[in-house]
Amino acid sequence: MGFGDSLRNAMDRLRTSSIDKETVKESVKELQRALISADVEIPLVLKLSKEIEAEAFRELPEGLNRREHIIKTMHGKLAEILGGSTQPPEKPKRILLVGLFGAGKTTQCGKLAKWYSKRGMKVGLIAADVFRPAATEQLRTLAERAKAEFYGNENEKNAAKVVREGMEKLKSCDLLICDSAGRNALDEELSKEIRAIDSAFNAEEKWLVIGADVGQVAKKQSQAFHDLVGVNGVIITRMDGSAKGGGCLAACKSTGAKVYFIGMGERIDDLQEFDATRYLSRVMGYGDLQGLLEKAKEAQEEEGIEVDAEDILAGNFDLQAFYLQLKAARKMGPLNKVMDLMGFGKQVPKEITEMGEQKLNKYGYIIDSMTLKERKDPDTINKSRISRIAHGAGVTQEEVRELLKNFKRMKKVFSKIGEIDEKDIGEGQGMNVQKLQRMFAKKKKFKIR
Ligand SMILES: Nc1nc2c(ncn2[C@@H]2O[C@H](COP(=O)(O)OP(=O)(O)O)[C@@H](O)[C@H]2O)c(=O)[nH]1
Ligand SMILES: [Mg+2]
Repeated sequence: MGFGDSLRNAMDRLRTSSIDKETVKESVKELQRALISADVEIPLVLKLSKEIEAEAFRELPEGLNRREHIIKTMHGKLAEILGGSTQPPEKPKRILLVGLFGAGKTTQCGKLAKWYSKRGMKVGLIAADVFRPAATEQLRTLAERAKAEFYGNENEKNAAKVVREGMEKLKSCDLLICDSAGRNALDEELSKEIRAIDSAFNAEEKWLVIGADVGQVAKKQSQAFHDLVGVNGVIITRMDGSAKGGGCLAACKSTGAKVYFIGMGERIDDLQEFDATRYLSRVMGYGDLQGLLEKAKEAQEEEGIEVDAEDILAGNFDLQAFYLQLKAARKMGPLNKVMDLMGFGKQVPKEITEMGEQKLNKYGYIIDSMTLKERKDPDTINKSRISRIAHGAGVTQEEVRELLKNFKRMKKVFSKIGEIDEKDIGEGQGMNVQKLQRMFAKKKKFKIR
């Protein structure tokens, strides 16, 4: 089970249970377990848990419900310890990959060649692992697969010399990527060899390739390689299979090493740019976390927005209006009474007017979980958004769909209301239920087309 899976498990309870102190405590415990088995340093795990618990029941920030607030808090704190967002250089000229035996250097050479080729660069690979007999052949095959240029020389035992030959032969390439040998440890022999390759290749990008399974040992390793050649980037491989990826990421973050890519499998395309926020949204199973963040940002703008009666009667009844109606209605009592007062009684489907308090609250939570854009334009609410909204509101996706269906029926009713004198509406300011009520009381016979 990869690190992602254990994180997802830890989040499951939060997504499906009602939110109370107990649930949060349990979820934080599961998160702790996931992080500790990922080999994240224990003091760091404890600090993180304390911060999440302290934050969980603070006053809610505008625009988020409790569940969303807690998920967002966890996400933010995790992103902090696993690294922020770093972008790999767009047009590097030379990349040297270093690392221990079996870390995945040769495989990542092929993946990077494909990755940068896709972005329009002519890439050449140099096989400077003269230590392992089959290494040159392995890289040659990968170069073919990535449609990259290649240089290797099986008869030469001096790695630095192979590098110089390769640089000469592959002059026409935009980017050269140099593979190097590894050992079981960074011993004197390996250090010497890497230093020689480094001074021949003179790369501005020197990246350490490290297997996720080393966990927090990544800290020591990256420091040692940094001292040796000044490593300035990291690729963590086997993030797909190792539960220790979290510890590895946290260790890199604590040394300030930039993790540019993560390896997510053995195939040549299994390379992903690493961005903690995006990675976490993906693995935490919060399909559209972006929407959640958007929502928090919008909350401010949303303050003070009122619904324009004219707008509604012109057929621009949107979820935002529906929402404000619901909010007002909740204060006033059962929706059917309100609707009757407003003269809508018979036009609105029973399921809506006779909606119980509980359901009304649920609808409130659902719309609460939407972004302003989604409320304005419900047609943009696709499958992944429905899933996010359902998670955020703690309801099923079916319930979100039901709300959307009922909203459409309401909208239809509103759109049927005939012309109403401008003077009845007043100075085109905000509308609330009382105002509508007054309006319709005056105009008892409004037309339904
Ligand atoms: N699951 C998984 N396996 C990987 C990944 N990257 C490399 N490998 C495998 O790890 C093993 C060692 O890779 P290699 O590139 O030869 O390591 P090197 O000794 O550092 O050059 C190979 O079997 C690769 O297929 C990855 O991201 N995920
Ligand atoms: Mg190799």
